[in-house]
Amino acid sequence: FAITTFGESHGPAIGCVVDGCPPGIAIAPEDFRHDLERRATGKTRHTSARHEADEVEILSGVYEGVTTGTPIALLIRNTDARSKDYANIAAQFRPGHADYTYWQKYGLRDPRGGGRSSARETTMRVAAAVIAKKWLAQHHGVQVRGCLTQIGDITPHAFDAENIDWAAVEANPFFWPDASQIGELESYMDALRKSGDSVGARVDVVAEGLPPGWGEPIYGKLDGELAAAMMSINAVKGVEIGDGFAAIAQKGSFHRDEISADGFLSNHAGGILGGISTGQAIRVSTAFKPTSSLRLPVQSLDTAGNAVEVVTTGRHDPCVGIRATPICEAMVALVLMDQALRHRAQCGDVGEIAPRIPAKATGKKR
Ligand code: EPS
Repeated sequence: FAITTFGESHGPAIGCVVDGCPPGIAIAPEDFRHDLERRATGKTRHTSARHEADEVEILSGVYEGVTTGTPIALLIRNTDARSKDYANIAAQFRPGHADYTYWQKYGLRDPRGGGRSSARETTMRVAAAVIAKKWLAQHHGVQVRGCLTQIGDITPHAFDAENIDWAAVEANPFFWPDASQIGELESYMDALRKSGDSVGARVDVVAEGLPPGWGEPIYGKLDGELAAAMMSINAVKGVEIGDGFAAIAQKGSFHRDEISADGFLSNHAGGILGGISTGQAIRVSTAFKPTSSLRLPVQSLDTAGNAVEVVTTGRHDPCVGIRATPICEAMVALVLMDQALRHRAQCGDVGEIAPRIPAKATGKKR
């Protein structure tokens, strides 16, 4: 199960091809609406003001409302591109942007917006993952949900990774788990936008309901595939599984997740041991950098090597991480579906292995 996407931010359309999808999954254009709206720009003053309809056209792979097993092609036409916003920086490199590396690699670049490196590309990842989320839920009862757990240096006052208030997360435009802080976030973002600067963010994804056994032991480890998938999202600079970098300062006697007949007593591993799922919740945390398209002047070069001062106007996200929760969920769902199918292909006839340790920790580790 794999996807590829195509299209540029200011081209006529963006799209994806989903290959290796099992037949018989009911899919209609309406199925895409919810997650695409969660990811879209222009919903609040805290994200880019570009208004895209993000209407999905299903071009292939679905017949009479169900997947046929052949490649699924999805298309979204761009309806609100404004390439002239970029006319003044078409031959300049924005420091911190992929402008420079695309130029060095290809010797030319599409200067309309971020082109292929624009967050617009993530739309199709979210669309493709609607199919994966549906299959995972129907076939395995797996639920993939995410939330924003840091903007700049602001973190949730109340946050328990084992008991996230998902209703609160979905009730605010930040996907923030602590409802008491929405006013604080609004003021922070208003001040940031006025200053012309941008900021980074952290997104946590939790996948629950997995059986133990998904993931390959060496090449294609579940955590390795997840890390690669998250790092493939533009603006991502870091990924943690479970306790991640906090594990550096932990002792082994603390980090090991004790096992009782009632279940694991903690989940420092993030639901993965040896590249294979334990059956506990998978926990993936992703770091987004502050975006580089700023109206604050910065020193740079143009494509002829002349020193220039770059000022980026147009419609940009002061914190692209705010819209990244559905994108991170999407990448986790795509990896899980692929690993589930791979596991079924290799071990499908192995059956239930005893003992199965209950997924839910029933007590706090000492
Ligand atoms: C983006 C810049 C803006 C955003 C875009 C990501 O677009 P434009 O190129 O029109 O200025 O609106 O995000 C989307 C359009 C989207 O759908 O996510 C950028 O520089 O990455």
